[in-house]
Amino acid sequence: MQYDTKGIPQEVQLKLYERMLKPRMIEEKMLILLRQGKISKWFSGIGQEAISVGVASTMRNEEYVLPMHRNLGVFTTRNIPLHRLFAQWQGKASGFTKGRDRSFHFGTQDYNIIGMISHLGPQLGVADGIALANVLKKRKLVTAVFTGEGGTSEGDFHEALNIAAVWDLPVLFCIENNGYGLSTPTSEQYRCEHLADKGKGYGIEAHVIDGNNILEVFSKVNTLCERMRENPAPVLLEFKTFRMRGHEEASGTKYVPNDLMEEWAAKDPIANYESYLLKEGILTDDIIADRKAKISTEIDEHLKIAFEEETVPVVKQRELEDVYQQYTPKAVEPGSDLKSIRLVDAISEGLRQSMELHDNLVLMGQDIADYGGVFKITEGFVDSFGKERVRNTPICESVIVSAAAGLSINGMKAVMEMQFADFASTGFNPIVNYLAKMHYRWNEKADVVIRMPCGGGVAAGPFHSQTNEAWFTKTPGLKVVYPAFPYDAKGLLAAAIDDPNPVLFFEHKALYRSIYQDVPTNYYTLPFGKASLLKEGDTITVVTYGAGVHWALATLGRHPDISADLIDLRTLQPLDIETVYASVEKTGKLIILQEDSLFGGIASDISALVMENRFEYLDGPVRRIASLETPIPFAKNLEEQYLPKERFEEALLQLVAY
Ligand SMILES: Cc1ncc(C[n+]2csc(CCOP(=O)(O)OP(=O)(O)O)c2C)c(N)n1
Repeated sequence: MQYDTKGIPQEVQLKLYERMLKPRMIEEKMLILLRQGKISKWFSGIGQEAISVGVASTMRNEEYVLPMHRNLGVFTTRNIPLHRLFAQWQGKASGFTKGRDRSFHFGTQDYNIIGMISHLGPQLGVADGIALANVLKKRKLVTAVFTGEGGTSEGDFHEALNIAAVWDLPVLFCIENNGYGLSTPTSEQYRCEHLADKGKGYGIEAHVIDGNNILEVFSKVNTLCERMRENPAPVLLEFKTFRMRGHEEASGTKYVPNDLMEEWAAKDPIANYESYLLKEGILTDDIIADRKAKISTEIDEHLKIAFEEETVPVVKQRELEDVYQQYTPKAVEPGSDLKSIRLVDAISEGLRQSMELHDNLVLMGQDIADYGGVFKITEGFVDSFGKERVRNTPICESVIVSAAAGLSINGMKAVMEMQFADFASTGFNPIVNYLAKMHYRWNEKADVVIRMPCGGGVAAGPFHSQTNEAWFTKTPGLKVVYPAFPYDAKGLLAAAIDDPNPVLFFEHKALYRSIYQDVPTNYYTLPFGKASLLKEGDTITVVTYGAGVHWALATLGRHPDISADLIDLRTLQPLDIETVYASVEKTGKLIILQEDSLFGGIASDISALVMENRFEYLDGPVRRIASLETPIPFAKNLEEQYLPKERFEEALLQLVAY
């Protein structure tokens, strides 16, 4: 192996050696512990240390690094106390996730390291968001993110590179091409010669680097980082290396040809570098023995600390509380100056006033800048707040959700507009796996609101009419808001943006321009988890939300003889079940109206909760009325049949008569 010092001082050369030695020695210890059954799983980075150590050594401490499962060298180079890493791997409290996630699946703001989720790809977009926050704050910092070559086949890779290119983000995309993705060789993973060749397609500078040569990694990355700090733009690096052990220890390496193993064993990044340093007289056998002894002692001492720590305490209440960041909402009262406006105007006004209040708030979405969004909610926003904060995005929902998480991690707030709620499906993974689980996993907020123009009755067919709140109410960690009136929409949107937790904010398209209300002109917030009682009666309880509220109002309007409580839930998570209980205790009858198709919707859970907790008060069967169990059809008459308006009226009369 050829080493070119490129002027790297000797003490740095020595440091790089020590830094590679440490993760190697930790790994060797872990392999022993694994065999002894003292840790559960191990993803080895043996043979790949030069990449983690080389990249991390060029980065400043205040710069974020987003490593993968084989990048122990990033963690050790940032000097995380080993006992905390060991505790993390043993699921103990002094790790980084209170025993809630395994191995390298954690982030730590103390060390500016943001770890992966199992799905690999999302963190590429998170890096974009972190880098964007730096650019907006005018901080000249690089963000480095890692992926394996297997991960480059994910859509997130494409989306993240494209966004970084279009937005000139200083992200160092580091592909560790180690030959295999689990058992899949590169020949079955991609067709181009080098993955770095893909850079050209995105208009991104790209380089191939010998990932086993620490001096090459260090000097090239160092030069690139210095330039990227001054001239922000992404760079794609493909580090050629090899995975010397199984995907994880239990899976072995039988499928890897022996000659390949031998070829790469000869290129070991530590052994070769050690020989070179010995030859140059920078390293001596005594120094090697001394450093190894020191690292060995450190490992043993820290392992002792981790082993002596008791298993993580099991406190149910704490588990439940940590799903969300606890915070006390700042209540701002609605003023008395009112103006009659539509739902669409109320949302626009709430958003605009939040932009004025929070100067760290960034809006992202397709066509939201000069065009004002397809529903014109952000019309005129660019004039007021500029294109930096009101950002058009390419068509890439997944990476924009991930970037929103990155913005939040780096101290910003983000609101993303899904052009239609239906398209949340292409951003589903980072919503339910990244945003929703981040606080529970490693105590980090996800200060993100996703606006979801939704709903039927607009003859727009199966892909522009869905009301898909049930996809999200199922997932702990998300809040779900679904207003039916302009007043609620404005105050709840302001509250959603203020809330540091991820919020899915549903806006019914059919209500946008049809529902008017007198709305306070000032900035105000409304609390989550408080339903509103729109009508009071004593024979039946009607529970609904969104467009259902207006259908129920119209139906009850046609039947003035029915004395009903009409409850508009307003938020589905948190759910104000107490208001439902109180009403059922009074009326003894409950009908729940939901626009979505029936199975697995919120109506089913409300029904179950009432049966379980207020059964004795019921004077009839709980009824759930919802759309047909089909996708939502296009033709007007088919859509009318699909939606539950008529069935609601029938069922209401039946239940009243029961
Ligand atoms: C979305 C998703 N699909 C599949 C997997 C299972 N899986 C975990 S790691 C891995 C291989 C990753 O290969 P690569 O990106 O090359 O990284 P390496 O493990 O080689 O370092 C696979 C298939 C996963 N974690 N996430």
